[in-house]
Amino acid sequence: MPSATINVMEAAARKAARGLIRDFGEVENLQVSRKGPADYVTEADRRAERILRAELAKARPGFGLLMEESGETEGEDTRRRWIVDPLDGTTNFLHGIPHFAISIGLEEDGAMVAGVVYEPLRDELFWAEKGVGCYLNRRRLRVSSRQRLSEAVLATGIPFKGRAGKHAFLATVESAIDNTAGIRRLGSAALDLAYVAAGRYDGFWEFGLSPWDVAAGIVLVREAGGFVTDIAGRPAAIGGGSILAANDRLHGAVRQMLDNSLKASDEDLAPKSLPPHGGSSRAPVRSPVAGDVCRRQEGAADNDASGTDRGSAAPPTGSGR
Ligand code: 2AM
Ligand code: CA
Repeated sequence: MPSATINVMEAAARKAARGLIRDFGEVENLQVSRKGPADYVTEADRRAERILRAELAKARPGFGLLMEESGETEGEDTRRRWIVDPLDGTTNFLHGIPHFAISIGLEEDGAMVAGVVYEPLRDELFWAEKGVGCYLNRRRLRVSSRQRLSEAVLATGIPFKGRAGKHAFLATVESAIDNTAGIRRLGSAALDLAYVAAGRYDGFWEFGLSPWDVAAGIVLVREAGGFVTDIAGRPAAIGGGSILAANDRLHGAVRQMLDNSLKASDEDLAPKSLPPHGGSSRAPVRSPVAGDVCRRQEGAADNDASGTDRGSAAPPTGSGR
C-alpha cells in the first residue's frame, strides 16, 4: 500500500501530467511551424512546475522545495524538502519524441527517502519509499539479475555542447561498446534510473547531472535492490554530478570498466572549464538556477582508493532486497 506521502506525490505528478500531455500534443503540431515549439515548451515546463509546487505545498505546507526552473524555496520544516523536475527529457519533448517524465523526490535529513517518476504517455508510475520497496503502478519491481557484463544492456547520457569531459565520456562509451551487449541513450535520466529499477536496463551511467535529475531515481534503484553510487563508487549524492546505477551483481564490474576507461583517457577533468549547467545550447528552454551543479567528473587517477570490491558500491540502505 502506498503511504500518504506517495499518494501526495502521485496526485501532484498526475495533475501536472495532464497539462504536459496536452502540451505535448500541441508540440507535435508545432514541429512543422517555422517558429518551432521552443517557447511553447518553456511555458509547458513552467506550467507543470507551478502545478507541482502548488500541489506539494498544499499537501505539505512546511516542506522546502528545490525545483529545476525556480530553484530553492526554504520551508519551515528544515528537515524535509521536495526535489522536483517538472519535465525530465525536455529535448525529447521539444522534438515530439515520446519519452519524458515528471520526477519528484523527498529528502529527509539530507537523505532521499521517497521517489516518484511518472511517465505520462505510457501511464507508468514508478514509485519507491525507503524500507517499503519499489513499484511500477501496483507491481513490485526488482533490478535485473544478469551477472555477465557481456550480456548487459547499459544506458547513458551524452554530455551537452560546451561541457568538459567529452573525451573522457567517449572513452567510457568505447569500453561499453567492447564489453557489453549494448548501449541505450533515451534522454531522460529520471527514466533511465527507473528503468534500472525495473530491470529493463542492467545499469546506467552519466556525468554532469543535477539534483532533480536523480533525486527520485536514486530511491527507486535502491529500493529495487540495485546499487547506486557516483562514478567513483561513493554513495550516490544528489549533488554528486555523476551517477552509476546497476543491478547488485553488476555494479562492481561496470564501475571497474568505467574506471579503467577513464584512467586510460588523458582528458583533464578540472572543474574550472565547466560552464554552468544552464549555459548549453538549450538555453531557451531552461534557465540557470541556484543549486544547479556541474561537478568535476570522477574516475580519474585520484579515486581508485575505493577499489573494485562490491563494498565500495554502497549497498542500498532500504529493504526491498
Ligand atoms: P532535462 O530534460 O530536465 O534537461 C539527459 O542526458 C539528461 O540530462 C536529462 O535528464 C536532462 O534533463 C539532463 N540535462 C542536464 N543538463 C542538460 C542540458 N544542459 N541540456 C539538456 N539536458 C540536460
Ligand atoms: Ca532533468
